[in-house]
Amino acid sequence: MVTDQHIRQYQREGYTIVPQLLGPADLSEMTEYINGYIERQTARGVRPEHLDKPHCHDRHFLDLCSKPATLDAVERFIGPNIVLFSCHIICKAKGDGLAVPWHQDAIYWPLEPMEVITLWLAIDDSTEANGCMQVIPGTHTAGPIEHVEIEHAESKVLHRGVPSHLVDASRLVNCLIPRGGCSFHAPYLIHGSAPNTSNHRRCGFTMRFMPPETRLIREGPLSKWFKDHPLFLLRGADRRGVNTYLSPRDVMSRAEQDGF
Ligand SMILES: O=C(O)CCC(=O)C(=O)O
Repeated sequence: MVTDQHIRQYQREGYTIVPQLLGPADLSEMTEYINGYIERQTARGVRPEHLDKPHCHDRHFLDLCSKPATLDAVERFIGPNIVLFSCHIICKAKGDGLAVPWHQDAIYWPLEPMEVITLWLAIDDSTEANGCMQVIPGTHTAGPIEHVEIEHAESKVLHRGVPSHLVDASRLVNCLIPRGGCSFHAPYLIHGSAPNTSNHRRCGFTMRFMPPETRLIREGPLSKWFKDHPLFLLRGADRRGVNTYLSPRDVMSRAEQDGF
């Protein structure tokens, strides 16, 4: 449950942690579906950290992102009208989980204004040993920071990141989140995570939500990625009409994909 204290911490430090978000039924449905998806995708050779935008080709992920407990929590931060911008399963296998370089999400996103929030749901207990997310509190107010090509990018989830001399790593906070809990973080917050060398898997499911007043800019330098990027209005209404949306019915179900 999100309290006023969580909202204040998010505003002040750019992140907050809610130790319990989902009840047992939602959590087991979510876990079972995500585990099945990871199994199918890794069998095709995709690394489990790279399961980006599963909702674009499997509409059950839209149901998973629309759980009332999730949307009620998000509503506390962004208000009653809620758009799903994107989602991503970032699963670090035990003993073989890639690091995520220090970065700001906002530099990858053509959103105007940059009002968007990430909910990072812990599918497994997320600990320092298995490569939990790490944040530098307070960096969310700095605006865009230079990103550079990362060395040894093949062993990282992202290829660009904030250079180390611009990150005060002595101030990092480990986001220790029990399974079923979540963190929220702001788009300019500097964050990343270490590799998973432990004996425990670390799986997170990020859901990115924005109010409908935030416009997705489909033209311009990032159009290659965002020209056809689908948005879904999950709750409330879009009174200004700055975006266009798909309906969940426009996305295939798994059975349809399998030809049933
Ligand atoms: O899962 C991680 O370790 C990093 C997550 C992240 O960068 C994000 O959700 O924006």
